[in-house]
Amino acid sequence: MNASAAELAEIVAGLRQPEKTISPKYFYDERGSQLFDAITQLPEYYQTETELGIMHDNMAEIAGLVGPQASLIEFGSGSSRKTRALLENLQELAVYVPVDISRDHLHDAAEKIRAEFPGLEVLPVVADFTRSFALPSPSVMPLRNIVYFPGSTIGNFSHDAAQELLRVMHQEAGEDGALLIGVDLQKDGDIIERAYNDSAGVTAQFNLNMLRHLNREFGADFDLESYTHKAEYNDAEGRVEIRLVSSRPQTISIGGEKFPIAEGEAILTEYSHKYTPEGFAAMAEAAGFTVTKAWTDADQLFSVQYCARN
Ligand code: AVJ
Repeated sequence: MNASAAELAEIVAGLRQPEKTISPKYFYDERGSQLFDAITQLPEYYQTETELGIMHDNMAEIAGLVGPQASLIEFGSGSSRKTRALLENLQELAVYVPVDISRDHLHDAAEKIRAEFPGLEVLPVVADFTRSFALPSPSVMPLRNIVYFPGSTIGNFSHDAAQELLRVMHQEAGEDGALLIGVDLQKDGDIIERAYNDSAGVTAQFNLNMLRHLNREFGADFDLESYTHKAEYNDAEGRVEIRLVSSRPQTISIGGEKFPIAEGEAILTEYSHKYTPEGFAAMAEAAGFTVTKAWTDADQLFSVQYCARN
């Protein structure tokens, strides 16, 4: 089954669920990536600037823990300012390996990094990083592998899937390897909800754009006018739950199937889990990592964590 047939089957399977669900990965078409970039610059979306600030304030210690001649394996395409901050400060980095499922986005980002860091070997890998994948062989053998996962994207995964992903990271880090990860922290629910309900409505557009993506790429017939954005913090689960709510009874057609959806019925599009330091340390431990250092900002909004392999 080719990629898009597999994706169509996954989307249809999600719409068959008791609570209709579509994976957050379908946020990220070209427009979705642009909208996410806009989200990272919103005053309410504290995560990106806070993470950058933590890295900036602790870069010497981070670079010291990573050491010279390491390989940096980024789970994701590496288009962020955070990646550049690391590439500018790590000592004699042997190679940079961005890993992403979207080939074009990955190669575009890799080209940009090559242009900005001419002396750096950049070896992109097109792969689904939720499963183990083969690492490329760089011309300079790295002394150790550092897996890098910024932005608290770990929060998009259910607890079990996040645990599984950390195990893949443990495997890819290899002997003497480590993980450098961005982890959004649990805090006052109002601060979190504001980050996903910004006054400019960019997150709402980002959420709705998923339907435009499915219409264009998978032949669906979502009527974007009759869905509204909803983002709530579920304190008991320690996560933000993002949905698209149908404002009238209607039918969704996709993949030759029809799905009736009632007025007020919702489609779940994303979970964004928030962690306590202890909660994340326990997940890391269960995957074979020990949190060596967790840097946070003064308001304990966000953390960057360095996890050594046991
Ligand atoms: C990129 C997954 C970390 O969950 O905060 C931003 C995505 N969703 N606004 C997050 C997102 C809504 C973001 N991550």
